[in-house]
Parts: sequence; structure tokens; C-alpha cells
Amino acid sequence: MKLEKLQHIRLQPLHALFRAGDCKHIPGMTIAAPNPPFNSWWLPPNGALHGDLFDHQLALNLWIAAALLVLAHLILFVALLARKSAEKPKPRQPVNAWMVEVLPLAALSVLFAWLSITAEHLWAQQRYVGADASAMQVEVVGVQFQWYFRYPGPDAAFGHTRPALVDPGAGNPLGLDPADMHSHDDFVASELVLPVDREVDVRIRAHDVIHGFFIPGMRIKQNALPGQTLHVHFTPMQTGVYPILCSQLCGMGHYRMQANLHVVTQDEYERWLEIHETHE
Ligand SMILES: [Cu+2]
Repeated sequence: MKLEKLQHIRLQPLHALFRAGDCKHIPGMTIAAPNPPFNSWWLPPNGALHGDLFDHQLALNLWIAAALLVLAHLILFVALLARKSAEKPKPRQPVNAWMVEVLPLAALSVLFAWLSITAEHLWAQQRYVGADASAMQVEVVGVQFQWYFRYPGPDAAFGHTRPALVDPGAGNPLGLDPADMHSHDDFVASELVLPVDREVDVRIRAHDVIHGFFIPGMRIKQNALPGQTLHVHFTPMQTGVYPILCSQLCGMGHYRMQANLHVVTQDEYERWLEIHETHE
């Protein structure tokens, strides 16, 4: 078993994080630069099937929060003006607690419950609702301070790993067990390459501390926990290069824990796969 020689992490300036298209060349495929440079204060362009619903939900939350903020300040402002314009303070009138307290509170509770339930439903679509049986499988492993991506090879089954065998210097950063036949065709890459328009089921692990697998352009964020294998699935719909970040402060080198997701055409993906699989 010979694993791909892992490339060193390339340091990127912060402003380049969302600048797609300036990717490095990956053997086996030529990537055009389809993603426009991202210079907006808003989210990076969405490249995933579920992303539009996610963006809509986010915008809905922000608009509702903004409207409530304006409404609360308007009420405060009108109350202040009314109090100032009264020449003499009026004797205290009994207030209808239902009208000024219970009903607004109930309306807000219903509104927030509805927002939470719809958001949870979207969140669960990528996690609790399983991926399609035809989805391709990739494993993502977070290690201080690097992401590793393991492909199962032609047998479509991940081989066993053992912590005692973890040895990045010897080309076995995930501890693949050579005694397990399924591990013979597994290969590990330092960049994630996926075909466009096909669902991927990602299983996420961590070797040391909690990391955060975060692809802003795919609207995907999932913690990687030591001792657990967590699944998240999505469908890339737009070719291009998407930065992969770590969203959990995982140590001194957290800032440089970056990789790239390359979404390519099916032909390019197969060429890339062929090169890696024949090198095993
Ligand atoms: Cu990390």
C-alpha cells in the first residue's frame, strides 16, 4: 500500500480565502476558473443543491430580527414622546395584561418556535435524513492542523484504521491497517475532489481535538469529534474551487488549517481518480 505523498499546507492570506479560481493544478484535471472573485460583504456564492433554502432561511431570520428591532425602538420612541407631551402625569390606569404582555409574548414565542423548527428541519436534511444509496463516500479527518480526505477505492469500502499505525512521516497519516483487505485500495488526499451534480456522503472524524469541517461555499458546517464518526451529505451543483476551513479554535495552528474542495466534471473526476487508484 502506498499512500499519496501529502502536500504541505499552503498558507493563504485571509483575503484570498473566498477567492475561487486561483487553484493549484491537480494532476489529472484542468480546472477552469468558473467561480467569480468573491468581494461581497454577504455570503460567498452558493454551490450546493440545498444552499438556496439555507440562504432563504438565513435572510428570513435576519429580516424578521431587523423588523422586530425597528418595531421595539418605534414603540419606545412613541412612548417617550407621549410621556413628554403630557403636561401632568396622568393617574395610573389599570392595564390589560393580556393585551400588553401575554399576547405579544405568545406571538413572539410562536414566531421563534416556527423559525427554530424550520431551521432544524433544514439542518436535519443534511444529517438525520440519510444520503441516497447512490451517494459517493468520502471520509474527512481533522488532525492538528490539517484536513485529510480518504477515498475508499474501487471496492467502495473503507479499510480499518488503527491509532497505533498513525504515522504521517511514513505516509500513513490515518493509520490504515494493511492487514485489512479493504484498506489496500484506499487512498488519502490533501484536497477534496468531487464530481459536480452527484451527492456525497461525508463521514467526519478527528484524531486529536474538536475541529470544525466548514465549507462556506457549500453551506456545510459540521464539527469533527474525536471518537465519533459523524455524517453529513450534500450535492455540489457548481464546478469551481471552494475553500475548506476549520471553524473550531483547535490550537496554535488553527488559522492555517485550510484545504480546498474542487468540484469538477464527471470526466475530470474519473481521470483524477484513475491516476490516484493506479498509483496505489
Ligand atoms: Cu482544526
